[in-house]
Amino acid sequence: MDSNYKEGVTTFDIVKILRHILGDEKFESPYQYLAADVDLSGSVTTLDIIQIRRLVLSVEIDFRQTPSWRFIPAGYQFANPDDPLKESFPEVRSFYGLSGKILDADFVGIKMGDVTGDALSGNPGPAVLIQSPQRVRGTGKKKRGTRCAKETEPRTNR
Ligand SMILES: [Ca+2]
Ligand SMILES: [Ca+2]
Repeated sequence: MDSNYKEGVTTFDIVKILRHILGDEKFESPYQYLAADVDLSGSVTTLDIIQIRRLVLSVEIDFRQTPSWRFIPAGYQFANPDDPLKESFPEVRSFYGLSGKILDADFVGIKMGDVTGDALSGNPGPAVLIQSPQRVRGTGKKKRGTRCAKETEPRTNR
């Protein structure tokens, strides 16, 4: 799942991020901020654009600081959706080698660099919701996975 960094990442994403930086057209979703911050600096800047452009131009085959996808719990509410990079949000890690089974939790997958959300064709947003078949509804808690990736390790940006 970490193989194709370029999937869904085009010059159109660069244009969208540039417009956001310039204030012409702000991001609408906190996931767009996450997708745009490919150097994990905690802010969306021209440095992110430089990395994305190098990827689009095939100068680089990946992003240096991040895997091609990031995952956060689906139910997570950003304290400030207009500035999500400033907070420590839970992040699901260790998704390398994912073989198609995701148990006990729902995640939002964010394709890094793809702020327009076309990494998965037909997906309307910049992020894809991955739902567990064993989702526990209404109890307010989820079974802790012993068979899947370690989850919700708080991460600190910056
Ligand atoms: Ca950044
Ligand atoms: Ca895109």
